[in-house]
Amino acid sequence: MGTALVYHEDMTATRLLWDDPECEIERPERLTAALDRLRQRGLEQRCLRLSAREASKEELGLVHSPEYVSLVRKTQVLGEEELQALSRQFDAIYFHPSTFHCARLAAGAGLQLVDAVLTGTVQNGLALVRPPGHHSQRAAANGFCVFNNVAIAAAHAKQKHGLHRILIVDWDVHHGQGIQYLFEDDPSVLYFSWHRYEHGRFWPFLRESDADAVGRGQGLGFTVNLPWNQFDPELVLVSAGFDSVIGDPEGQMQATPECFAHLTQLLQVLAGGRVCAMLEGGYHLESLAESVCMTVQTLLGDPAPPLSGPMVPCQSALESIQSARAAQAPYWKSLQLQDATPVPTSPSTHSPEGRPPPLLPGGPMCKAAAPAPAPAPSSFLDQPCLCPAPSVRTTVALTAPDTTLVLPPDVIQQEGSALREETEAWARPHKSLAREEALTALGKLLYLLDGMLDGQVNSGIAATPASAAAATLDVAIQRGLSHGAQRLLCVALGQLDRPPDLAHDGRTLWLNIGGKEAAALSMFHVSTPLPVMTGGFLSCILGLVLPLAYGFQPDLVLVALGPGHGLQGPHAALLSAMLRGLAGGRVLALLEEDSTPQLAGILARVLHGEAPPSLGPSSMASPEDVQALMYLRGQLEPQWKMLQVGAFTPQK
Ligand code: Q9C
Ligand code: ZN
Repeated sequence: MGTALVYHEDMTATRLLWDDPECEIERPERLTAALDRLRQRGLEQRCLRLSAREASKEELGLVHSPEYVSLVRKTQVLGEEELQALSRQFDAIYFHPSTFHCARLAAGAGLQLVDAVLTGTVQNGLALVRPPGHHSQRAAANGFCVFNNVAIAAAHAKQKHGLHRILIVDWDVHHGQGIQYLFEDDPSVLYFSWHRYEHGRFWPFLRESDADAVGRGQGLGFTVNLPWNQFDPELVLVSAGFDSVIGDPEGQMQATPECFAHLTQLLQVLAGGRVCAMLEGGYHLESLAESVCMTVQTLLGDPAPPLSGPMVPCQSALESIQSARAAQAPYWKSLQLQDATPVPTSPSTHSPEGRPPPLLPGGPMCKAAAPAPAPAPSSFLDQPCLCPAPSVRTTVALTAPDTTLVLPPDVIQQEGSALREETEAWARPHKSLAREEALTALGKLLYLLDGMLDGQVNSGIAATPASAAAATLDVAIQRGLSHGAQRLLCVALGQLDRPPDLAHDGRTLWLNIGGKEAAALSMFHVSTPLPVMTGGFLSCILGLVLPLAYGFQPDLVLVALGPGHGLQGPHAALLSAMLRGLAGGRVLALLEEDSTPQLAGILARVLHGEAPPSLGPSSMASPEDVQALMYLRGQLEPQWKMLQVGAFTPQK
C-alpha cells in the first residue's frame, strides 16, 4: 500500500544565530543529509512524497496552551538579542525568526502522515522534520523541541479519527519527558520510551525518567517500558530519534544503523502495520542519514540486514529491563504470570519422569554442541551471496500455479523445477518421496532453494504433500547446508521430527513447535508443545523463538508447517513476519499441498514485506504454556544468552 515521506524544505530555515555549543548540533544539514541519502539510495523515489503543511492554531492547541503558542508566534518578529534572551528561559533551546513557521510545519507533517495512514492512502511513513518535538511540553520548549509533533499527532488521531489505543514508541536516546507528561494519566496512549539514563546523570536528568514512572490515575501502567502483547494498538507512532547511533556526539552510544531496521520491522507486526515515524534527534550526519535509510527501506518492506555483534546482552541492560518489568508487573497480566512462575525443574505437564536430560557441562548433549561456530559476528556485506540484493524478493513455488492467489504484482509464481535426475538423487533415501507428486513438489522446492542460495531470490514458499513433509524438509536442510548456508534455522510446526541423520555440529538450529512435550535435547534441538491460545503463541515467539534465532544468527531460515500444525493464517503470518528479521529475510516457508490459497497468499505477502494482520487483543497464555516456556528458558539460558532479555531471570 505504500510508504509516505513527508517533508518541506522550509524546515531547513531555522538555525542557531549565536554561539552555543549545546545547541549547534541541531542544524539544517540534518534534514538535507538524510534526504540526499534517501535519494542516492533510490528510496525517496519509492515513497509517496507529501509536502508538509502548517499545523493550525487549534491543532497546536490539542497539547499546548494558547499562551505558549502565542509566545512562540511572537518570536517571528523578534531581533537576535530578544531571541537569545527568550531562548535562555528554556533548557537547550534556540529560537530563530523562522522557528514558528518550521515548528508548525513539523507538527503539520506529523498530522499529514497520520491522516494518510488512517485514511488508507499509505500503509506507513516517515516525517522528516525540524525542530524535533518529544521534549516540548504544554507551555514550554525544551531540548531543541518547540511543539510536540508526535503528541499532537496522537491527540489528533484520537480526536479526528476516533482511535482508542495508540502506541508511541520513543527510540530517541533521550527520554521524551514532554510526551510522558502530556499522556501520563491517559490510558488510551501507551508511551514507551527507552533512553540513556545513567541513574539520572544523563540529560534531561529527571527522576521521572526511571522505570518506576508508570503513569498516574487512569493512566497507571501506560507510561514507559512495556511489552506489546496486551495493548493491541490501532496505530503506532514512533518518536524516531537517531542519536543512539554510532558516532552521535550527544548520545555517545553504539547502535548500528541496522538496529533501526529491526526496530521498525518489529513494530510493523502491530496495528496492522500502521506505523508513523517522525524524526526527533540524531546529530551525526553520516549515521543519521544511514539510519533514516534503514528505517525508510524497512517501511517500504525491504528485509532488514542481519544484526552483527556478539548477541550477548550486557548485565546493566538486563537490570534495566528487569526493573521496568517489575515496575509494570502490577498493571500487565502477562508480566505477572511469567515473573511469578518459578522456573520448574521439570514441567508438571510436559515432561514425563526423568526427561529431558539436563544439559550438563561435558555431557553428551554439550559435546554435540561444542564444535558449534560461536555465533560469530557476521555482516551482511561479508556474505558475497547476499550482495547485491536479490532481484526477486519473493517467489511462490506451488506445484500447480494457483490463479486464485492474491499476490503483490512483483511476487513471481515459479515455473521452473530442478533437473529430474538431481531431484531423484535427493529423493532416493526417502521412501515417502517415491511418489510422483512428492517428486514434482521436491523439484520445485529445490529450484526455489537454489535461487535463494545463489542470491537471486530472497524468500519464497513451496508446498509438499503432507506425507512427504518431513522428508522434503530433510532434503531442504541438507541441500541448504551443502550449498552455501553456514547456519540454518529450521522452525518446524506440527508433527515433524528432527531428521535423524542431521549432524550435531551446531550448523542447524532445530525448533519444533508442536512437539508432545517441552524438551531441550541439546542447545540446537528444542521442542515445545504448540501454545494453543494467542497469548501463549506470542510468548513462545517473543520469549523463545526470537531470542534463540537472533542468538544463532542464521543465514537461511526454513519454516515448515507440517502435519497437524494447527496454526491459523494470522498466527503463521506473525511467525513468518518475525522470522523475516533473521538472515536478511532469507526465509523459505514450506506448506502442505492442501493448504488453502488464503494461507499461501498471506504467507507470500508477509514474506514479501506486507504487515501481518493484527491478532487482536491477546488472551492470556495458559499456565501449561507458561510452564513449558519457563522450563525451556531455564534449560537453555546458560547457552543462549539472548534468552535473558525476554523475561525474568533471578539474578544471583
Ligand atoms: N551536555 C533531542 O534529541 N543537550 N534533544 C544536553 C548536556 C540537550 C536533545 C547536553 C539535548 C537535547 C530531540
Ligand atoms: Zn534525543
